[in-house]
Amino acid sequence: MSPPFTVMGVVNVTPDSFSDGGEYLDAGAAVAQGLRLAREGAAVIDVGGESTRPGAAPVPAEEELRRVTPVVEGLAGADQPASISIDTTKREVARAALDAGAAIVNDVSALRFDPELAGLVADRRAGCCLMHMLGEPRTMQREPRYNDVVSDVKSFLEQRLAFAVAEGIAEERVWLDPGIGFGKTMEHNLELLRRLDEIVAIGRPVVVGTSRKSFLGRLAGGRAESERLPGTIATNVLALERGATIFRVHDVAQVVDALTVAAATVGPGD
Ligand code: PMM
Repeated sequence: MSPPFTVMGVVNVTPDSFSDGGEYLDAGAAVAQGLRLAREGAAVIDVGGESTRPGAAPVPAEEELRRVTPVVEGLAGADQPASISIDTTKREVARAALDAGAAIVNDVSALRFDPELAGLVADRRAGCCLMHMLGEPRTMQREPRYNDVVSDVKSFLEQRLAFAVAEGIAEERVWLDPGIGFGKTMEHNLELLRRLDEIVAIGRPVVVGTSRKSFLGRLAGGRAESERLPGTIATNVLALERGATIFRVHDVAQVVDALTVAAATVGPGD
């Protein structure tokens, strides 16, 4: 029986991502890491060439293309079962990645930064993940404010889903993500996780990305990125119980184990 969840393994081909920046800048190392994550149970490998950490400056499309294209080609050409997603907000990068064998576009701007990306996703019948972010990475952590963070994120995701469908993307191909850490205080992140069922109620599969994020380190008394796996597991397990089904993580083997056990306790049909 296949598990009731999907793990998306992260491969950042960037010099500056907050937790694995610089580790996989070399295409060979990035492909090897992707293959390792697939062996560990990731059904999707998410390849990104632009850091979205708070304050990050945008990367020109040519540089992003140079980073990700050989990695997507290497993973798509390898004998491995995972699908490949491309973490980008740019049409040129998405096009090259889809040409090279990617099947999913993971857009942290939910098709806002490059609205024409929607038509490309529709034409290629690709999957897509639409994520909530307040504004843009450069400024998103400057005093983020909401009326009610969960209702605001929910209505944003509903609107972006409607836009995607209006642009010709089949609703069945869309995943939604509340964007943990993207223009949110620690309290906002916790409230979104607490009331995740309200985002699940939109009716599309929900992606959660808490992996190694800074609020986990702060809550646990000041843990560095490499020490945030317990917090990553805690939040992913609770998100599973609240109805999320896709988990974007760096530490695939450990999270697959935790979710497998958690899913068994939630039980079939729940
Ligand atoms: N987080 C990051 C990058 N891309 N995509 C989605 N859908 N959801 C996320 O939470 C998300 C993302 C930032 O984390 P990283 O620098 O470790 O990749």
